[in-house]
Amino acid sequence: MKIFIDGQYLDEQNAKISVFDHGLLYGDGVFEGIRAYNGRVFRLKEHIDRLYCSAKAILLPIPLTPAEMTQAVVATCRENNLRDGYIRLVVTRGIGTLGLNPNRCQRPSVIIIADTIQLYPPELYERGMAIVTVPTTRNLHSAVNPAIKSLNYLNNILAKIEANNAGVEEAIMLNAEGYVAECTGDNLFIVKGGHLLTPPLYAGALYGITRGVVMELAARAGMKVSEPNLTRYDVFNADECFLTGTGAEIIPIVKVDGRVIGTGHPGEATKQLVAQYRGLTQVSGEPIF
Ligand code: PXG
Repeated sequence: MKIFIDGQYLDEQNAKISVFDHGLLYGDGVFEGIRAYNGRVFRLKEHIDRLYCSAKAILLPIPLTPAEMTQAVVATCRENNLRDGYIRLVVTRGIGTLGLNPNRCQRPSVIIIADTIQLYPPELYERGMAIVTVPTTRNLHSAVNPAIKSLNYLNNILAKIEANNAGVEEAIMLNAEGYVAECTGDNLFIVKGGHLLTPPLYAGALYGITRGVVMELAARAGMKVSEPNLTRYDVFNADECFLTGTGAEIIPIVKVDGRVIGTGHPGEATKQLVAQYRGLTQVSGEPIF
């Protein structure tokens, strides 16, 4: 595997960054997780846009233009002959000194890894997955805004550990007010009476790209789509529930905190959206070859 670091392609064993990089020392940086399907990078423009928005929010000047970054992602896939897989794009504050001051960092580092992806087990897509709500709440948007896809993912990691300790793969995170925000690496949707509902972004969710695509697909199929504040009660009493994310795509949820959702099986609206999403991933995106 060839890894892109600051304009060079390095072998895996030589793809190293400094212990003085503030990405390592302080989690000072931003990232994206992107998929390639069938020789195309899915929703690359949206991922690049979100990367630059995250960077702007933390005053991180990315040393490439968005067009150059787009080209670098495609070129890294090509270099690795990757037709289907996962692309991790990372921009760190760069090499600095021991001390928080980002002004001591010389230049942000850009890292692109094009690899294979590990998904949830296939049977969870067929039967649906159980999740729980965990005690760790989402960060306040007045602190490090959860909309920033920063390298500081401890909030989500703590929630993931709590999910794993409860014997499940994902967890619902509530915000400080007790409303549903999202999961540790996925956005949450419910279907109720033919309407598609997902928490608003101000509830503490990431501006998920899969979330956006699913809302578009649902609206196009004639479903009413809205973004109200949701409580656990709303989720327990939904007809259907599913999660969305670049890695997970769309995964049905059939149990939340011990409550069976709907029929206890993946619902019809969820299945339709899964099929439409599959159709889209196979034909659209930035061509690699
Ligand atoms: N919420 C959070 C907190 C995320 O990190 C999503 C929602 C879904 O957003 P997208 O844009 O992917 O629809 C994410 C994305 C990983 C991994 O390595 C995590 C994500 C995406 C890809 C891989 O665990 N999270």
